[in-house]
Amino acid sequence: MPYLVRPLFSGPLDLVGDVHGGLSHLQSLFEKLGYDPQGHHPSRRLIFLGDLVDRGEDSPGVIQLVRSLVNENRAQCVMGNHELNLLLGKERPGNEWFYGKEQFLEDPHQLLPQKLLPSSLQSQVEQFFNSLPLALEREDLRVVHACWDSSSINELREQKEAAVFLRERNKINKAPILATNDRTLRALIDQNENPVKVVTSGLEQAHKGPPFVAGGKQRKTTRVAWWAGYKDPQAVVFGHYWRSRTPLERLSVVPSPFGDEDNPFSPLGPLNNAWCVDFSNGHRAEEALRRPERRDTVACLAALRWPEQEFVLA
Ligand SMILES: [Mn+2]
Repeated sequence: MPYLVRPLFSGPLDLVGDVHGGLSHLQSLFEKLGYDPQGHHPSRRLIFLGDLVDRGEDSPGVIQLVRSLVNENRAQCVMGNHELNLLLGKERPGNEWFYGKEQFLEDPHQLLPQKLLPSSLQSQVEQFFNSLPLALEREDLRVVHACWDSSSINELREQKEAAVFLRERNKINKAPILATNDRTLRALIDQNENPVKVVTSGLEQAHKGPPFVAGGKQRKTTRVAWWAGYKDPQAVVFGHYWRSRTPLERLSVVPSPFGDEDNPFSPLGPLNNAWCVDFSNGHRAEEALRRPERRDTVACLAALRWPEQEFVLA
């Protein structure tokens, strides 16, 4: 089994943000990018930024499509926190499909239409997730789901299995966590001192303000805008952070690390070489149910073309 940090494809790329089960959105993105319905292009290849699954209409279908592209060497995909949670056997709001169960909004009559996974296919899906790298790199470009933190990435260069290494670090972190009664500090050690968690769900800091609920858990910590301190010459492309194409109409309850005034299509960081490509497709099915009167959803699926540095939305 190869290491968790691997070489990124050479040549022109289309880097696809968090799909979250939106198979039809992925197909329309392919069309806009000039790929055929199978995801083939005569001169370009696809990079998926992780969080292929959960919340959308057809997570099994997205996995099937991306897995065959990866096998044909036409795509690469890094692991997101949603794949990681399933590998760890965690049940979270949005991943009911994997366990063969329906997902409802708070109102139990609001069923989110989703394809469910037959239990006979669970181990196949786990096998695919377990084969994914955590980061990809080449001379001019780096790819990760949530956060390019050099010391975390360097530790991952010597590791081969994300779930195994995550559990190893959980054990090591147990003593410092038990040594404090401060619940915020405990949460920060648990997250920031675990390289697998850092790269798949980002660095965190103490949250100033009332606690909020996200992913079914009460949070006392919030996401760090790590790209604001990213000064490496290599460009970095990532997903995870729920951008909105219209920043004043954010959908996520998670406090935004971008601020209200950001232009979501301009590069981030002091060197203008960090790019977030997650445009909240994970909120799309819920948004369509909650606001049926709107023709267009705020949430969408995005790709960043490289080297063109152009966004394409679907
Ligand atoms: Mn994510």
